[in-house]
Amino acid sequence: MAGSTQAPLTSVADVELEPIRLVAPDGTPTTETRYRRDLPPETMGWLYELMAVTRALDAEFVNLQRQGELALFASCRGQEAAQIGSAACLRKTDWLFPQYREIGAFLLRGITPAQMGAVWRGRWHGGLGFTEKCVAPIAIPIGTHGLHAVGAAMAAQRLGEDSVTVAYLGDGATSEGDAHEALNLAAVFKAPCVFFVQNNQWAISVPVSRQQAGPSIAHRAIGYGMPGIRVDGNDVLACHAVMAEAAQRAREGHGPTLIEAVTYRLGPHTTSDDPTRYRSQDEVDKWVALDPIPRYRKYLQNIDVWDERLQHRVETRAARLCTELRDAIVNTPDMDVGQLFDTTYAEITPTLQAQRDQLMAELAKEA
Ligand SMILES: Cc1ncc(C[n+]2csc(CCOP(=O)(O)OP(=O)(O)O)c2C)c(N)n1
Ligand SMILES: [Mg+2]
Repeated sequence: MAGSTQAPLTSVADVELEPIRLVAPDGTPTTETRYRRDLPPETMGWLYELMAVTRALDAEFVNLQRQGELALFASCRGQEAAQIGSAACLRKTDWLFPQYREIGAFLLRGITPAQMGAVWRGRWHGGLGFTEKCVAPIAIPIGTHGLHAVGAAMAAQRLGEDSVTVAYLGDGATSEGDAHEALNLAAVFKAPCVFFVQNNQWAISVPVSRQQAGPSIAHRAIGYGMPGIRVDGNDVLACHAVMAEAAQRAREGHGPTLIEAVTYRLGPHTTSDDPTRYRSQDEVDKWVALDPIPRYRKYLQNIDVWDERLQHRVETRAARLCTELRDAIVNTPDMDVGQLFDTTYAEITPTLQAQRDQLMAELAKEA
């Protein structure tokens, strides 16, 4: 996006193909000035901590799946900067509408490893605890939550609140009809919603080149009539700055923004996938060299923010959360199944009550 955030985009030349980048892959600052912000050192250290802890937790999820404790898991390895940067600049009352790979954003919002684990373990209460943190439950049907995010943004608008919603979409999700409807609706009604697309280059085995014929995902913003911006999704500071500006724009009543965070899914689509069947090791190696965590660590070392104390804090917290996750997955019994019906609506409907009675009667027979 060139120039002002308010300017309507009218031509392909208005959207920069080169992503906004503040930290170069070698950890040095770039010459970008428009988005450069002076974050306090504690904030910069906190971003690093969250990214590194996300990675550790993600690895523990994969281990648990490999050990047969989970049927499936979708790793976010490689996307930590995009998730942490985009979520860290928001208010706690801004609603997040995740797809399914957003562990970093969940961690940042204080969703516990046990709560995340319940989702992947397939427990009936998976998803409980999310809305208390203004995070919608994960959405497996691709793209549907874009509409939820716009609906919630329009509700906030009507209630006179100044909260913002964020729809986390994948590159693949942008090909879904629901995503187009959401983007269009948001633009027409100036909904305070930011569309944060993590373009991790793949939708299972389909490359991003098969998701659009235009120059980029961000360029589609021209058609919707909203700003579109490409950001280096492996640069946490750039993601933070770009999202902060889009959120402010939405909060001030200027409507939605489409952000394309250019990143990479370093792992398989899920633990059931074998990516060697559709992508080359050369491609993976190229992106490993752009890994957001070592890059940011080098940057923090260059500016004397990283030190052994910070690393120790990261490792201690990571170890504690991984233990919590393992314990919750392996040792925690399911909650009472009757509660499943209690948490669906504020007040149980007659149909649900009948279903609950039927289930309880069946279970009583088995006991
Ligand atoms: C409506 C719908 N269609 C198809 C699927 C099967 N599916 C699961 S994940 C996925 C790919 C999504 O890719 P992307 O949006 O890029 O997200 P990523 O997995 O890369 O994070 C598909 C097609 C689904 N879950 N929902
Ligand atoms: Mg993808």
